[in-house]
Amino acid sequence: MSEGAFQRMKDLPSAHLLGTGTPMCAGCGGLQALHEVYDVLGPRSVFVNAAGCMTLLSVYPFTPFRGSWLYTAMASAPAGAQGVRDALDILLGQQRMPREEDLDVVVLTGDGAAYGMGLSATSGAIERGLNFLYLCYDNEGYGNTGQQYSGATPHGALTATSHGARGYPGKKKDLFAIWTAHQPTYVATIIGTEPLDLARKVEKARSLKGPRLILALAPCPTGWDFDPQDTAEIGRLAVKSGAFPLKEYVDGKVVHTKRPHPRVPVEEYLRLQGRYRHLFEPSRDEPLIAEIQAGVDAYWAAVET
Ligand SMILES: Cc1ncc(C[n+]2csc(CCOP(=O)(O)OP(=O)(O)O)c2C)c(N)n1
Ligand code: SF4
Ligand SMILES: [Mg+2]
Repeated sequence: MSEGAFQRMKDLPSAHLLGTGTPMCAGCGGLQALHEVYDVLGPRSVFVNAAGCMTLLSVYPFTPFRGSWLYTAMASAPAGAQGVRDALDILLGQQRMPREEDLDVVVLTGDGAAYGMGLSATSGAIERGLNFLYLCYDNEGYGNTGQQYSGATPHGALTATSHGARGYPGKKKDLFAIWTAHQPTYVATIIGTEPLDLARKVEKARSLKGPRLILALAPCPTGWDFDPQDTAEIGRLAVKSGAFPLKEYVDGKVVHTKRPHPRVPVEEYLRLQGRYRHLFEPSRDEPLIAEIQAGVDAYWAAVET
């Protein structure tokens, strides 16, 4: 893009940014996180998007971003990112593009792709040391197609494909650990309801090179079955209960950026969500509530020793 064209786009009123007239659900926690991440990243970014809810943001030939957008199949976003990065590097190497016009290459993906379908392509990209930022908004299911369970669905949650009396029988995969096992440059968890923690981590990720994961918990009123006005409260309770630890990995070390103390019981977080209604109605399922609480307690006991 020429500098003139870039300036003209940059000067558009902010109403042309994300969120205006998008077909997303009210109270979407993934969109909230994306807004905040984009505030830090700015227009010199190209999004490589795996099919999911955020795909609805862009309707060809328009995108709500001031930078560029490439849509890929669910499994292929890291491969798409490799192609874009390579193309930019060739243009820079041949001095056909000034260095100040370089773009941050950002994969934008849901958990269905990040924890499952796209994991092999992601692993390969990290292995190759691809210089990219990987932003996963994790709504803990295949949201765009009706919230089927994914590799990110937590134990006990009801989804369209786990609707028995005890919900999802499996356990959420640890994507943070899967990434850190690859020894990438940077890994962090964020949530839209902690904007300062989020902004600091995205700034840091942006200042580094190599494979970098930003993993956002994305409270999802539609898939988790709660009132859209509760998105912020549910996000806060995810952190205060310890169910969603805020942390980062850099230089081979994991640091928790917020240690909830004292932790509120995890049932306060679960109770607001219809996907856990079977834990409380028609009567309390004490063993399942205790099992979920024990999982959170075990996590923090390991951190604190
Ligand atoms: C290979 C493949 N299988 C299925 C689909 C249909 N599909 C489109 S979006 C989507 C859900 C993706 O889930 P996730 O990555 O968690 O994103 P979310 O929808 O939750 O935002 C599915 C299954 C697809 N596009 N490609
Ligand atoms: S289904 Fe969930 S993640 Fe998808 S747009 Fe709606 S609230 Fe957002
Ligand atoms: Mg999802």
